[in-house]
Amino acid sequence: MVQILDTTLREGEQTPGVYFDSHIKLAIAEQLDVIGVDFIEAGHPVVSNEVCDAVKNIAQRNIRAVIAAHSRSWKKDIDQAISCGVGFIGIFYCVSEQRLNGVFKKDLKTAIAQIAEVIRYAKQQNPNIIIRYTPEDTVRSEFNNVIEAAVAATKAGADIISIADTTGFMVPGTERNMYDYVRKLKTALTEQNQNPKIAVHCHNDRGFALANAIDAFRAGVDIIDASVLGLGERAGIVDLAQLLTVLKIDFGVENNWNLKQLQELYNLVSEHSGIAIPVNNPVMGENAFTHCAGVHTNAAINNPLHYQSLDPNSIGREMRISLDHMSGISSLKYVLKKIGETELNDDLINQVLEIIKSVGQKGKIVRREELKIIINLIKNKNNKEIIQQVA
Ligand code: HCA
Ligand code: CU
Repeated sequence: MVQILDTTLREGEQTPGVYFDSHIKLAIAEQLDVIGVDFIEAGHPVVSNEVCDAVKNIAQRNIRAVIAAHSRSWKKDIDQAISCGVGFIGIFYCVSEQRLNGVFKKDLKTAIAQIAEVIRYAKQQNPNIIIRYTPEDTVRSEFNNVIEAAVAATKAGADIISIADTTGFMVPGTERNMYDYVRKLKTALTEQNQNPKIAVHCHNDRGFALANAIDAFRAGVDIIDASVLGLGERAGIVDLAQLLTVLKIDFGVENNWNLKQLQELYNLVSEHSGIAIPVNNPVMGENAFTHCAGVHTNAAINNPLHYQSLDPNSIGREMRISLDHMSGISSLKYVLKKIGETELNDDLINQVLEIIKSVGQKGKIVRREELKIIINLIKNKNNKEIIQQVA
């Protein structure tokens, strides 16, 4: 069964300006555990003492998920990760010729020797630790280099090889698609009698992170990386809520992911990252299950499936009708019923609608909570005054 690695606390904290205090990191990790991800990448311990302490803190908690630390291919990084008490270390080292020549000033053989030595070292310190090796920028690196490095890493003890689409380069349906890449990599490793688990880490530079992750899933990948709100470098990575929803609901992955807890997690991460959940975000956005235009609301009130392909209840949300300049009587009556106002006469309802439309024409929405106030105001004042008050 496919496993999920959440990296909100590592990749997500690489979003410019995002920093989670240690106790917030812990709260996020605990909520991720409630949702049921398999691995939580808690940070890169050498970044700072604070990150190191936070990783330690999380690793010491009674969390069901395996806690991972990120690490360069250096023994110093491994020592620090091990000292945090994690059960998983993700080691990355790019093996593309361009990076080897231009940045590391090393040849492939020397680089691979270093990778293998560091992996062996980590396993010597703790034979039970899970090791993932990621040839960073995998998909733009020479395939032979990737295979050579992956085989050496696996022989040295790596349990997982991760395919990193570090720059969001893959495009479904083209030559450079993730489905073919996963298959090709698996075949090449099997030919060399190596059968590590395969992971994918898809960046969203072209908006295809989720599509590429699904391509990888279809090709039989074992682990998929994601983060809350898709946080990460530049355009980020795969959005956790979208990934879990599509895997569970559309692909029928029988995992006990607790999708109903996603909202709480998203609110927590949004609040402490300072990054709002976009209103039109699939699955978790405020408008994701809200209908607006009259044709839509009429049909959806009658049968939500007319305008919803996803049942909001499956992720603990509900269908909503927006009250604004588009609203008609049926939208209003639907919302009035929801707030328990079933006894209003038609004249009053029409007056309420008139106010809703005026407020809507100012580019605003009348929220459920405001409706009761509007009704009370109508009973006491004239509509012009009310519009001035609410708009
Ligand atoms: C990074 C790059 C990385 C690494 C992924 C991994 C990527 O920020 O260090 O170690 O599996 O996208 O390649 O996130
Ligand atoms: Cu990344």
